[in-house]
Amino acid sequence: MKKIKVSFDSPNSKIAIIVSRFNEFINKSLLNGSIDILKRIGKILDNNITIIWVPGAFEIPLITQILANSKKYNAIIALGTIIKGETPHFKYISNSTISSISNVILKTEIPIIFGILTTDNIEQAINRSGIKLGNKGSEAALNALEMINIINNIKNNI
Ligand code: INI
Repeated sequence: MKKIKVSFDSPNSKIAIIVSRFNEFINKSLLNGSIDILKRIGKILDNNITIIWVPGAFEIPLITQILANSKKYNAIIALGTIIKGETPHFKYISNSTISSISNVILKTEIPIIFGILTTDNIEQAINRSGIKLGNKGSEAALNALEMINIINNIKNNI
């Protein structure tokens, strides 16, 4: 029986983080959470982390596609916060963002981790960005490290 062993350190990997300016104060906490995990758990070097700010969550998929097609990154982390408002705007932006990112993942076979909060209100977003209920940015970074290791393991074992 062959088992793919999962580890999290990946010192030679290159990671891109795309982060949205919309709801910037929350996204900065997600970004800090991601960077902390990449360095502390992944042992990723500063020079191997690229951070790109975009206007809003809706702009994230295009940049993920450009970066994924460049084949320069082992994983891409998408960070943002979409908060429900009084109109259906929330629904359109969140549906479009997640389905476009999913398309890029399957087309390019680069792991793109969805670290975008979709919440009913600002309190839920704050609680998921490092206050009460963990930090979605840290979780996304851990998932990125795991996916890199899984993919490397599969490539080396087939
Ligand atoms: N962008 C977000 O990242 N989060 C939101 O909650 C949000 N809302 O609610 O409008 C949002 N809108 C901007 C959007 O992502 C684009 O930047 C904009 O439509 C220009 O294309």
